[in-house]
Amino acid sequence: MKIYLDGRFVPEEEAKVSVFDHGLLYGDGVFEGIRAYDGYVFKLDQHIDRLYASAHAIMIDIPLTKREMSDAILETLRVNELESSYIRPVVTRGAGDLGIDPRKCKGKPTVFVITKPWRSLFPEEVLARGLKAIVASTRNKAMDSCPPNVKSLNYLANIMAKIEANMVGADEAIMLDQNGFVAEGSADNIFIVKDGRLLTPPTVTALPGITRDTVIELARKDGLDVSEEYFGVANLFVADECFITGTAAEIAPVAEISGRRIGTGKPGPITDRLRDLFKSITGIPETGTAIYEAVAKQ
Ligand code: PXG
Repeated sequence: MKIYLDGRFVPEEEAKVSVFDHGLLYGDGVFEGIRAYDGYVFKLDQHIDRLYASAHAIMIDIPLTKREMSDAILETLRVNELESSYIRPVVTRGAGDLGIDPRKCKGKPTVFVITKPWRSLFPEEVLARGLKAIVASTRNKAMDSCPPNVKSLNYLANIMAKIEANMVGADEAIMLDQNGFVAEGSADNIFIVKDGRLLTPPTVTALPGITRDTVIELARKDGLDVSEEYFGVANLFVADECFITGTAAEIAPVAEISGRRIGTGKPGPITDRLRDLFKSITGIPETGTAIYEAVAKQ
């Protein structure tokens, strides 16, 4: 695989950043996780907007225009001849010294884009039975210190939560916010269905997921009542259905949370319906940017 690194395409083994890079030393940077389906990059503009918003919030000035960033992403896919893939753009504050002072990062921010052919995050059999999740004891990042709605490289809390899930053989960890309300999964947003209504926590204490946005739009178009509101762990346990959403996870049903069966203990009808709707809008020009000219003209 070739990697885009600061304006050049380099082989994977040569794609190296400085040990003084603040992204590595302090998690001082921002990133995105994007998917391309059958030649179309899903919601590329929204991902670019979120990347630049995250960078703005932490005062990193990305040395590329949004257009140049999109082109770098599309070109990375082209040089690697990929049609369906996972894409990871990363921007760090760049190389500084051993102090945290960002003024020491005198060069440009570091920009790289990694792409990998896509392989499903959760195996088919896990999706068919529904995920086993736990409520992690590790709380989500605080909105007044490391805002969870900024997609920064600070993922330690998420990784700690994921370790908790791994230790008990669960597929995913659900994180609470600093007030004890349900926030999101370790790398995904969360929804519950109760009495035919769809509920998801606000994006004050969770990442404004692009899959989350897409699901809200699809559900409303399909006539469902969707509400963004805070709820607690007991609401999770007594939900009729629960699912998580993310670029990697897409829409994944949750069948069990901390030992409690959710609904029937099998993927629910609303989750299944939304999964079908989601599948129908990926890999098409209406929701994606064409990677190759030929695809665009078809
Ligand atoms: N919340 C968090 C904390 C995330 O990291 C989402 C929600 C979903 O957002 P999108 O825009 O993708 O619908 C994410 C997604 C992975 C992985 O391996 C996922 C993410 C980041 C890193 C890895 O699944 N972000």
